[in-house]
Amino acid sequence: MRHGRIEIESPLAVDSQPLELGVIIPTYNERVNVEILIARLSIVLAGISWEAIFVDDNSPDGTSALVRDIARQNRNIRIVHRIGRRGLSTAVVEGMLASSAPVLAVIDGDMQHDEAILPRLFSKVFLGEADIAVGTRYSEGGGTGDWSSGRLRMSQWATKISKFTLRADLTDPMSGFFVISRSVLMDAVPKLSGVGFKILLDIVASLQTKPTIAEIPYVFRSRAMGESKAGALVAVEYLALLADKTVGRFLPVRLLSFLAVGSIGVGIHLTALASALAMGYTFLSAEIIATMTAMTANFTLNNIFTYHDRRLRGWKIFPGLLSYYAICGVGGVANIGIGTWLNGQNSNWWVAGLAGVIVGAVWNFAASSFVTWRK
Ligand SMILES: Nc1nc2c(ncn2[C@@H]2O[C@H](COP(=O)(O)OP(=O)(O)OP(=O)(O)O)[C@@H](O)[C@H]2O)c(=O)[nH]1
Ligand SMILES: [Mg+2]
Repeated sequence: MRHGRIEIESPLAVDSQPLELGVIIPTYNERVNVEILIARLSIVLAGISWEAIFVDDNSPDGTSALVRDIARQNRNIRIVHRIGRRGLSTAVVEGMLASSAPVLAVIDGDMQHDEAILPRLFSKVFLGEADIAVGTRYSEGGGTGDWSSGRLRMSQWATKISKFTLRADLTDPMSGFFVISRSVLMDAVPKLSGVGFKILLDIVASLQTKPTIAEIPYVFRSRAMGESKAGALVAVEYLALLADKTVGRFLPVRLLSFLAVGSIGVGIHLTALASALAMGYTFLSAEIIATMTAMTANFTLNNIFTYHDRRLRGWKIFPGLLSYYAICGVGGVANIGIGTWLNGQNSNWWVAGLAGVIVGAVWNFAASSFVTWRK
């Protein structure tokens, strides 16, 4: 570019080897695995112009500091360091959006995915043979390593219900090891749920047009170092993802979860009422005991499931519980008020009762989102 008499190099100058592949590696406490993974990637990706982006949620073991040290020496390595956030799916999406590569790969940071098949997954997408290439454990030549029969059954069951609800054409929709073209990713991004661990399923279910998929089998390795983060919550988040991708178009999943907890609360209320009456309490006292028991149980369940991402812990549980009692108290008054008013307008008793319940429940949901579990 010419500026007066000074010749400067164009900022748009073409690199001799443009970036071809961005490898996204979500990590939480994987410090012990970082160096070995980078070493293996460097070997298998020789000949490809690649970068690896670690997306670390401020792991207490210092994973991000180690990656940053390596990244200073090795320009293939980058870090996205997130503070105050958790979540595998959102980490992967943010890593993908931080890369400019035309083809993106996702691989776990714990050495359980066999990086040796990565070049084959890459070339399927790079050469336009597939929109998404998936490392699969459930086709000929693949395997789940030394999984317990319980975990295997759980994974197979989860795979079945995903096929049933989302009609996803994948042998291993739970896989966290895949390669995708940038353009297909960008089509899916605005519709992603971003809930939980199953980003591939989220992407495929968010696409308007069916992607072409290639599958390459591999054997899932057992975890040699570091600890698993997969727990019971992963199963809950998985169901939340399926709900969001099916009925979520009509009703927010958080509201559905709140209503499900509310229905369990009805059962708890009636059981506590029956027990208190059997113990000889007057109806009024038994009703108070049952109401307090049901509200406390609902608070606990909502805290664990409905608001797991904003879960109150330690001393914060007590003011949270008190605000929840107060909100439900107002909800109860609204429920009775609306029901009685509608009944006075000559509407059916059950219409009046149901309208009261709906107004009370929606109030409880909205107010507790803003007060008890405010962001
Ligand atoms: N950034 C980020 N990464 C995460 C989070 N949870 C898990 N990971 C990473 O995601 C990858 C998969 O998590 P794992 O705990 O290995 O889950 P898994 O492979 O299904 O379970 P195991 O077979 O028991 O290891 C690993 O690289 C984790 O470090 C998270 O909240 N944030
Ligand atoms: Mg793992």
